Order: sequence, then structure tokens, then C-alpha cells
Amino acid sequence: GATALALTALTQPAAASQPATRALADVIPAPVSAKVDPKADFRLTPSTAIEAGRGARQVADYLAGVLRPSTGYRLPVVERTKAPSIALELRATAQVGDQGYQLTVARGGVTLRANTSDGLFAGVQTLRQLLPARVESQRVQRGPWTLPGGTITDYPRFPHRGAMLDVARHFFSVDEVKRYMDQIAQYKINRLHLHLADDQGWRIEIKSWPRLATYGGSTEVGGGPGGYYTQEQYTDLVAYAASRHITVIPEIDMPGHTNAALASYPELNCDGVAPPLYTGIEVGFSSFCVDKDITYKFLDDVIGELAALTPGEYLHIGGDEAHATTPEDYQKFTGEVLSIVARHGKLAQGWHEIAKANPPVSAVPQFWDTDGVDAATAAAAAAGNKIVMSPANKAYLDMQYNENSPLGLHWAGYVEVADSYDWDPATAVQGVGESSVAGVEAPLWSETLTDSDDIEFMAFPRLPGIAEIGWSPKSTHDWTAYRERLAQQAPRWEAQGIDFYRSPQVDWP
Ligand code: TNX
Repeated sequence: GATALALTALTQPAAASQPATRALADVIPAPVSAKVDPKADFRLTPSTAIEAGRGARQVADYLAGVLRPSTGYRLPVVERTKAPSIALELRATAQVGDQGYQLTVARGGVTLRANTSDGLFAGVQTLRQLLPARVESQRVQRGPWTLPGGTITDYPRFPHRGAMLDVARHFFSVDEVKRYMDQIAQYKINRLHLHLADDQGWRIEIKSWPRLATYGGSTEVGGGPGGYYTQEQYTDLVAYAASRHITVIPEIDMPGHTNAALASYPELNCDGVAPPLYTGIEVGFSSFCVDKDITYKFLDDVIGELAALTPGEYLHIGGDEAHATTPEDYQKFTGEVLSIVARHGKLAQGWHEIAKANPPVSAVPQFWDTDGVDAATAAAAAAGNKIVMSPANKAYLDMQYNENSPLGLHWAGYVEVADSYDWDPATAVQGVGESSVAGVEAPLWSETLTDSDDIEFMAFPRLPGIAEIGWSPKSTHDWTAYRERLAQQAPRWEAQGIDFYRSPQVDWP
């Protein structure tokens, strides 16, 4: 049982590479400000409590859940205590906005303050990284559990810091998606964009058009069995994301990337003939039938059901690589889809091609190209639209690291860890300045990926760098310092069972 484990752990030597106390600013993403107080270290003990003020209970329970397995401490979550504690307080906190926090570590205890529970959750991720890496183990480890003294004041540069997972090319189970949510939340990623439909598969149950999932979801790249989420499973995923303070943005890609839907319902095709299911990796060959009324009835049903499953403000309407749709048809189609989304009370995100369709100012084009030039995206920014930055040669997690990488593609180039860290969202696209940037997103396309091991090998170590680019002040951006902070994440990933790429650009411990 737990006691036996605790005793075994006590007899194991601490890893030599892990210093007893971490440095206050050795966190990813780098904090806005860290004022060290070397006399104010705080040590967790078996009698430490977690104090949760009004509105802080959920984050406090999450923190306890992170700390209990490795410390073996009880860490009761209480409303008030005189015992030394980690206190989480939701209260007016200057400077940090609606996502930031202030964390003070003093001899007598730790105080984490924020204006919102999102801010408290972000602060908990910092607190967690300030403890020794073995805190991430699922088994009892030996202490000491010392937090470095001082105060961190921290808040994000951009509100939107996203990851995207392509569950269409290969299907990932509910548990695999939850695992990725847990991993990205550590780096203050607050959006998970799920690419739910593409040529190779439709992955969300739509009750009014059931064959989308049962037939359109029945295969994947390479011919495997595919799969789909029932609405109940999807709701569970959305709730799990919310518990990690992540908003899910569901994508139905269209008018291209739609073979799975076209294969499921012949009436959606201009010629009334359903194409076969597709298991290859070409893009740009499919299109919804822009001139048929049933296309818009279908989309109204699909978007209606998806909107009802989505507590977040945004639905993603895809719109990329519509090479089988004429420019005129694309304009017309995208205009219709944008109004359907609005009718269902949602705002639209879409790949940057949607900027060509006169989107409303609330729509968010997501830039994915590699050359940093797109006139329509620049015009949208000038009109007041916010842009999400995902330049493929920097932010695409499915690009191979080098020519020997066993997974990934390289159409946007090879993207080593330093490359993915070497860009600035405020200068990534000509004509789109800092104030037009909603944030960053790291897409992970899954043509070559089949399980969590594959996801982790591509996302780690690049995802933390994209997260830092989205969160940290530009003034902290420095590869030489970053690669050292990054190296220190490795024992944490090992303790979490994350199978990461040991890039030769980083001196891993
Ligand atoms: C391009 S860039 C795509 C996806 C592919 C990806 C592979 C963009 C919006 N679309 O359909 O999966 O490249 O890297």
C-alpha cells in the first residue's frame, strides 16, 4: 500500500541532477516579473493545508490532486486554517488582468491571488514547476518539498494560446485527448482546437445526420478503424477541458476537406453520387456542393448541434485549401456559413483563407502559411479583426525536426526546437501588428501519428516554446536562457511518462 511505497521511496537516493530548490524564474512560460527573496523559502510538510477562499475550491482541489501522489501528504483543502498553508484567493489583484496571478512564497506560507479562477489555475501551474521535478511522479517520492521564496507577478501577452489536435486523419480516444489536455495545461495553453472532420474521417456524432459518424467516422489514414465521439463523450471532453481551464474550439473543415461527409450522404454531392471513403493523405480534392439548398440545411443542422455542445464562444469553420471550389463559390459558401454560425449565437474562427470572404469583424482568421504575406489577412487586421498566428514553418508541431525524424511531414520545412522558438507573433505577418494578434496556436496534424506516444514526441519539446511565445513578454525572449529552462523540464516529462524528442540543441540533464 501507500505506506510501503513511502518507505521504499525514502531509501532511494535523490537524483543528483536535481537541485534541492528550484530558482524562482525557472518556469515556462517565463513570468513577467520574479522578485527573489532568498530568506523566504517555504517547505511543504505533512501538515501543510491548502486554503481555498470563495470561488477557489476547484483550483485548490486540482492542486491537491497534483501534489498528493508524489508528496504522500494529506494536503486537506479547507476554507480557513492557522496551519502553514498554500492559500488560494480570488480577489481584486492589480495589474494581472483576467488571466494572470500573483504568487508570494514566504516562510510562513504561500499566497496565490488572482481576479479569476483562470488566473489561479495559471498560478498553480507556476507553483507546480517551482517544486522539484519528482513532484510529477504518481508514486510517493522523498522530499524536501521546498518552494523558492519571493513574489511572481505574471499575466499573458496574448489572450489566446492554443493547441490544435487533428483527430480526423487518425482518431484519438477520449483518454488520449484528456492526456494531451493535461499536458498542455501545464504551459498555460487555454484553447484546444479539435479538428473534428476532414476527408479521412468525421469524428463527432450528429444526431440529425447519423451516418456522418457511423460511416464517415469508420476509417482513417492507412485504413484503420477510425472512430468518433458520441455527444455524451464529447460533452465529457469539453467538461474535462474546462476543469483544466481550457476552452474547446471545435472545427468542421469546409467546403474542402469534406470527403468523409460527402461519402456518408450522396445528396450532398453535386452529382448525387457518394465518393468512396478516403484513407490517403492528399489534400484539396473535395468540396461541398455550393449551389444545392440541402448543403445549407445540412450545415444549419450540424452547426446547430455543435453550437449546443459548445460552451465556448467560437466555432472553427476551416476554410483552408479549398482547391476544388472556385473562388466565387468559396466566397458565397463561406458567407453563408458565417451567417449560420452567427444565427446559432457563435463567433467564427477559420483558416486565414476566410479573410477573402468579407468576414464580420468578430471572425478570427488563423494564419498558417510560411511566407508571412497575405493581403486578405492584412486587410482583415486593418478592418479590426484579430488574427491567430500559426505559421507552419514555426508553429506546426507535425513538421519533422530533421530529415531523420521518424514521424511528421516536411512541406513547411524541418522545424527544430530553436526554429519553433524563433519568431514573434507581432511581426509574423506583414500588416498584422501586435494589437491585431489574438494569440498563437500550435497545430498538430495527424497524418503520421497514431497514439499518445506519437503526439508527445512531436509536441515536446516544441509546444512549451509556442506557449511561451504566446504568454511571456517579448523582453524575456532569449533562446540561450530558454534552452536552459527547457532542459529542466525533461525530468518532469520523464516523471509524467512523456515521450519527448531529445533535440541535440538542448543540453538535457
Ligand atoms: C496543411 S495548413 C493542412 C492540413 C494538413 C497539414 C499537414 C492547413 C490549414 N491545412 O490539411 O494536415 O498541412 O501539415
